[in-house]
Amino acid sequence: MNNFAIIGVAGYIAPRHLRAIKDTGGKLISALDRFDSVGIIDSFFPQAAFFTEHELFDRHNSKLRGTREAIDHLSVCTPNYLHDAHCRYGLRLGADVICEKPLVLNPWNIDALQEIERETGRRVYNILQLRLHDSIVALKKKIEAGPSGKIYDVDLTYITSRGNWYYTSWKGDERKSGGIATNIGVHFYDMLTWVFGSVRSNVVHVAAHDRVAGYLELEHARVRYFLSINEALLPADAAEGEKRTYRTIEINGESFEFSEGFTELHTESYRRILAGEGFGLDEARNSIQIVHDIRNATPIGLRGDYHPMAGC
Ligand code: NAD
Ligand code: HP7
Repeated sequence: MNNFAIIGVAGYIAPRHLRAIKDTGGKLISALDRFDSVGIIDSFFPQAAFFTEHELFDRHNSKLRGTREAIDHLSVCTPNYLHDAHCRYGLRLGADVICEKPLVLNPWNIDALQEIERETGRRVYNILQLRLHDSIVALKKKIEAGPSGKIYDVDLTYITSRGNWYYTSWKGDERKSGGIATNIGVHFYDMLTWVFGSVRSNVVHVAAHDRVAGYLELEHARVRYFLSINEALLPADAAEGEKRTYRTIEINGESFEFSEGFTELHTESYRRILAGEGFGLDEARNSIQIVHDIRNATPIGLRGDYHPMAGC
């Protein structure tokens, strides 16, 4: 039996973790959230203990050490700036951690977590679900089967519309989320480096509360990207079809969309982690370095090789 605890159980993404725990045969022992609207627990694990205070959650989990209900895995679904603290908590509790993206906000946080992994002998795994998306897996295979040394021209457009609430919530607060490149872009920066190799240069053209556009030179690709949460920037055909997300990648003029097929990937992520094939701290390093560098860059404006939507 895999015994789980979860932090951030009242939030948007938590049901995907609860479903993944259930579907992989695990058991939720305890849950924590500051907010107590957590009836969702009943749909999966009505017997789980729930706490709104960390001290009591910790007391409960600590008392279970050495028993049949000892926590083996901690799922972390809290705001991004808390991941580091919550991963540390899980490791020190003696559990492996399954942490949402972005794993942490800064690259040096990874070094410190690795130190605690060594001390405790437990591991931190990161949800990097685009690496499990069928279209992305097929793309990686296609690039690997292509001529070695080839450099691809890539345009990536990633629009996930969000209403005004986003800016009021922790997601709109750069100190807590890292900003939109960190909170949302991290998925495709990870995917791009996974497929096309490591970063040679990272240029930011435009960065604002609702968008970021830039250029990444990777080992095997020159990437112009545009990311936005502003629905006014959705292409007309997506907006007419009442779609609120538009994720597309064009490689040497050939385009494919990957807007769909995300909801089941958490369960697949859990399956792999439990089978010993999860993505650990080192796997998160490239994308965390990229988002850190973007956050600290000074945008150069519409100069050089920029994405066609950068001036919108
Ligand atoms: P959310 O705001 O809906 O949920 C966060 C939850 O954490 C809230 O219920 C909040 O009350 C709780 N919380 C905040 N501080 C806490 C604390 N100190 N102790 C305990 N609970 C606390 O946010 P969300 O959209 O569910 O995002 C959660 C995490 O999941 C973030 O890291 C986000 O980046 C990630 N996420 C990933 C995906 C994906 O596609 N993989 C999608 C959405 C969110
Ligand atoms: N939605 C909500 O109701 N609440 C939220 O908190 C977020 C969305 P998608 P996901 O915004 O923080 C993406 O764009 O794929 C609504 C990022 N993941 O498909 O689930 C939204 O308004 C994720 O890393 O959202 O999440 C739509 O109606 C990031 O943390 C619907 O949910 C998250 O946005 C689906 O919206 C965020 C990917 O891009 C893979």
